[in-house]
Amino acid sequence: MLSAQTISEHASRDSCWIIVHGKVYDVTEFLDEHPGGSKIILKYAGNDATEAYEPIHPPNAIIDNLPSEKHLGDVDPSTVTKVVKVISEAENKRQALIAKRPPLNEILNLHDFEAIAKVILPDKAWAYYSSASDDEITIRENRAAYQRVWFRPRILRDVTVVDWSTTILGQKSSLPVYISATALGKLGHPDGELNLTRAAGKHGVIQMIPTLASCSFDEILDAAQPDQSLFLQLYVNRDRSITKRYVQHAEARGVKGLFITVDAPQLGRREKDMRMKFVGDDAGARVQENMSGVKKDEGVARAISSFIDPSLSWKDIPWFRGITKMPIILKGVSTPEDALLALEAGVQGIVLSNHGGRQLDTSRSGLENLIEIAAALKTRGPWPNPNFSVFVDGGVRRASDVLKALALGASAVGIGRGFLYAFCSYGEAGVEKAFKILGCIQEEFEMNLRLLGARNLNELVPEMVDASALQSHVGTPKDNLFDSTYQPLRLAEFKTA
Ligand code: 173
Repeated sequence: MLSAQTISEHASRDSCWIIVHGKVYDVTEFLDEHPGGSKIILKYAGNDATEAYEPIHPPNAIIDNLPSEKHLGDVDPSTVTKVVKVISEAENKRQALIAKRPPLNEILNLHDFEAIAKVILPDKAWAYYSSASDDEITIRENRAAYQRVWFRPRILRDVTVVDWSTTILGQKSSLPVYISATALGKLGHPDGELNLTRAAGKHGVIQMIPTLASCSFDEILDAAQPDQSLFLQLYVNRDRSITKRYVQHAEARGVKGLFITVDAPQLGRREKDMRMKFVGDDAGARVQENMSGVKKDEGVARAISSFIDPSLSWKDIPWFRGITKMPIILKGVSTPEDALLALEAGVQGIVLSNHGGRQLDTSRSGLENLIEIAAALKTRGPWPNPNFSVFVDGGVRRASDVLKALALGASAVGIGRGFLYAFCSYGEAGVEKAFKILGCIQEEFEMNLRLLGARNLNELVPEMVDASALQSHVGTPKDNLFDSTYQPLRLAEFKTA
């Protein structure tokens, strides 16, 4: 066992030891390889880094990435002086606000969770989750698109009994909605993604596990019910042997669908997230960096995404087919051209997604793309095609949004941030409440289906919506940054005197 005194003597670039979860590691040679940069590790050199490490690394990351000779052993707990943690003023304020949250029974819709998360999340977590790329036009368009589709309800159809349960990739689901992958759950709640797993298990909802979850893949699987269906979102590693092992492990543990992210060969620039690096305790570091010309910090996501392979191409699809029998779905398709290529490539489906507005800004919404993509797929066989699912995500907050996408031909709809904000604000109970609001215990789906005159999801047909305005971009979101700096031209003025 190593004493705290010994460890503290290795607090420099030349010899850098850190403690994570009670174990000591020599990370000296790893400093320059750390995807998040060496600076953040050096901040904890000779010290306990667990708290900073936790939310943004799967528990085994350090064990798997460091050769075993760099695992130096346990820290001797008797040598560690109990440090009284100084709680910052901001954290105190945050805890006071958490204590004053509205009771769950006053939460009426998914927007409520977002409003609460915004107030109670640490600034860095809110910046990371809420940010989108560039001018954030697409993230706002994702919402706006749903408002350009109007209902054409039918009447007098005896809607006493209505049913909105369905199957997604052959798996039963109590809602035509799945939980889409969002990374780094522990930034927002100590139980991270497990909040989703546990609530989903109770209510028969399917969760898509993110590659970059804060909890390890196995922790999530271990928290699931024996018969619970789960999907996996995949970022493809430059080292295909890592990806192969990961995918085959997932299949062996019973995961029912592989969603390969295809819209992120490089991560978008999320400026809200990037700007967080320039405030608070990092202000000094910023000056140093500017002087030495070191690469600027680029936000949490970019720091940990360097393993993602930008060379991924259509040529790789047969390889995936060869390593797994799980249905393969391409997540992040936007055009009929690519939808048809996906069909020809023999995958089992696509997600019409712009990554929650976090990738190519001014990309169109998945809902809008659905119109053209449905038309293209119709020319190649049955529609809807039982062997080729078309999912949509982005901007979904209400059952009525979901029903619009389904009427236009979507198989089911993904919600990411909506459920993320539910657990950030109320943990597992928040996610359960979100399911109940949508329809696990009646509410939104029941009411909307009745008022639409559809007794089940098969009775939702394109004629029940008017999507004629969807492809007209009138009502495009305002360009916030541009609008607040642009100096308008001026007209001829009268003399004042
Ligand atoms: O949208 C994201 O933030 C995301 O997908 C991601 C990618 C790499 C690392 C962390 C998150």
